[in-house]
Amino acid sequence: MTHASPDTAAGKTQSLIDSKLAMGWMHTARFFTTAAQLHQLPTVEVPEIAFVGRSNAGKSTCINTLTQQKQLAFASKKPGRTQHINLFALGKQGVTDAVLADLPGYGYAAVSRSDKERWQRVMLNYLISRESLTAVVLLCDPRLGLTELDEALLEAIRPRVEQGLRFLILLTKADKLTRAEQAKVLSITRLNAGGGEVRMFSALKKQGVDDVAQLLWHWCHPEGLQPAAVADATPAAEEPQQK
Ligand SMILES: Nc1nc2c(ncn2[C@@H]2O[C@H](COP(=O)(O)OP(=O)(O)OP(=O)(O)O)[C@@H](O)[C@H]2O)c(=O)[nH]1
Ligand SMILES: [Mg+2]
Repeated sequence: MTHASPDTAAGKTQSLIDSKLAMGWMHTARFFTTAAQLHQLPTVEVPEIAFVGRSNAGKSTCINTLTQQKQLAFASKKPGRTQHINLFALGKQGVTDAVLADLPGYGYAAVSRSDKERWQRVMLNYLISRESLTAVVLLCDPRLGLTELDEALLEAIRPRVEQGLRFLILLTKADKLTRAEQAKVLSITRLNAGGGEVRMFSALKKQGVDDVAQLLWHWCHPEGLQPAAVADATPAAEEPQQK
């Protein structure tokens, strides 16, 4: 992703526009549909971004934070809260131009072995075969690091990544780590990410929210800014632009 240089006035304005545009777009999220099985998912013609990761990693909370909505996705202290694939539609004026998918987590100890294996199969199938899938956000609690299942997932999507599938490893609950610990885990994860994007994120402290929203916006709009969308995102009157 290209970041405008924050050092120049033009860079600052551009980054303000990018942020307003991306956050405004995220805020349009609305419930679309839910499915217990892959074949129940509707075909979609727009880019789809899947949020995947261990149970309790913070997927549903991350979607709520990015979309600035408290209860769009079901988040819970109790692991295993999300049990269906839930789709949310994004797009201004009710025109869907992307879909977010909140997936059930894996690795939850209290689930029976056969249920675990069934879900792992469904998820791998989804990641391998879902045509609209454009990007995967793998959420990981940095205190646990990438688990065997996370690694298996990265391995499964590798052929698609080589064909252009985007992926982001999001290290969640950053508020639980010191700055030094964050820097360390970021650099270690980047080494293991095979060129994919890695970011720190905290729903609690709203860390990384803007940045991730912008990244996802750019991934879903590779053609660049639409003039109408830029007009929508122009800073409001209460934030006058100094010459
Ligand atoms: N401190 C802190 N806690 C967080 C953060 N994000 C999520 N949590 C907490 O982590 C727990 C799990 O969050 P969820 O969003 O439900 O996790 P999930 O990955 O959707 O879980 P499953 O649906 O079980 O797969 C909840 O208690 C959240 O409040 C964060 O940034 N900081
Ligand atoms: Mg969830």
